[in-house]
Amino acid sequence: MKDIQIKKLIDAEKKRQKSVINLIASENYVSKDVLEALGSELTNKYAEGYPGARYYGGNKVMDKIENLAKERALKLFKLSPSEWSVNVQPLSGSPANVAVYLALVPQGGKIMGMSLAHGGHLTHGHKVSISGKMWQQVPYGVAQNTETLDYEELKDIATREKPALIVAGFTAYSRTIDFKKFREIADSCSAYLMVDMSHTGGLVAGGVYPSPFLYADVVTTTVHKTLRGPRAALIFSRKDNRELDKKIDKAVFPGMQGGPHLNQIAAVAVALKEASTPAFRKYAAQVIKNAQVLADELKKLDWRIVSGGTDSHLLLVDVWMGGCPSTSSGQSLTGKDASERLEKAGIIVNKNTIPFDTRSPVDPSGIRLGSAAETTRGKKEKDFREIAWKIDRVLRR
Ligand code: DSN
Repeated sequence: MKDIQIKKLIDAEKKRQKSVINLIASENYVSKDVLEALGSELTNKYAEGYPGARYYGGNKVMDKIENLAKERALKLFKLSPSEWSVNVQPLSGSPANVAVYLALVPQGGKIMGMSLAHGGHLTHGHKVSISGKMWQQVPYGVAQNTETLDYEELKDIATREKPALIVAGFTAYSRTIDFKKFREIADSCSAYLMVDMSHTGGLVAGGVYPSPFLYADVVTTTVHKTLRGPRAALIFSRKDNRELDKKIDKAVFPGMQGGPHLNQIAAVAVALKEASTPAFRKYAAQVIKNAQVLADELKKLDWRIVSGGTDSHLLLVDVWMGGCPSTSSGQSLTGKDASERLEKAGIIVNKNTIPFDTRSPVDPSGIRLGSAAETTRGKKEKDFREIAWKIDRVLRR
């Protein structure tokens, strides 16, 4: 690369990534093949529209790439093309979710989503996001005693509020989700059921986390978390007489986006092929084992894990209210303190609110830990036990 300044910064970031223990639950490391597709000449081409119906000439190759990505996405999740459609153009998770609302919920209509403070995502209707400005969020949370979903309460909220669409799927909830119950709740108020499996997509592909496809109308997922692909997102929709697929395609383009990033879509296709291998299934199972070992070991060391553990790749540690009181200063830690201390010791995490947090999101009570990235680097249970001990040592100092 001739641009020395950028080259140096890329090298510095590569070095950083190699030298730390990365426990950011939403990150992963892509293969060289994914990087090659992302950095290819495909970035030079405009391809507004969809395969076979583009607004620019010269798109025969691009059509093949986009169709291959679609084919691989359906195949990976064992979906028949006669029953499911997939849009592979969303640039990332937030535009994917907003495109679904744009397609299916009238402006000002109600979206029932988990509140950010309990583990939901900004785009599940939070007021600072377009999803909470153009639509109205009906929030739900977890039960205080179990810190898990209370489906009876969800049903009461849905019956009372009659949302147009219910979102199941979260960024900081570590337990399995009963998609059948969500379907029953959605049916009880005639709402669409959208599952945002951005965090667990790779675990679903690997067959180690419940699949939402039997029950959902629409499923969104990012590709760059447990699915281990480039930054991008997919929207799956059930094909029936409601024509969800057509409405969603229109919402993505021209509703939300212009020309798709075909270099990104090619990289998605590469990642989807990688995720269909037995090696990936083994990886997905190891991701969960590693997260569970991390949670169990931290519990043994007296740290409080929200909801008592994890069924997925992530866990929340309550370092404030349930934190270890015997730090050398004799004080509890905030999530911000904990994340800063860990970063100094080479462990990268993010501060995170915990359900019913008494602190603010900028300095909350918890930290979120995930196992997907370090599992890609070959770490196993023994390594995650050691990571737990290191976290404990750093936070108790
Ligand atoms: N920011 C992502 C996460 O960390 O979970 C979700 O968009």
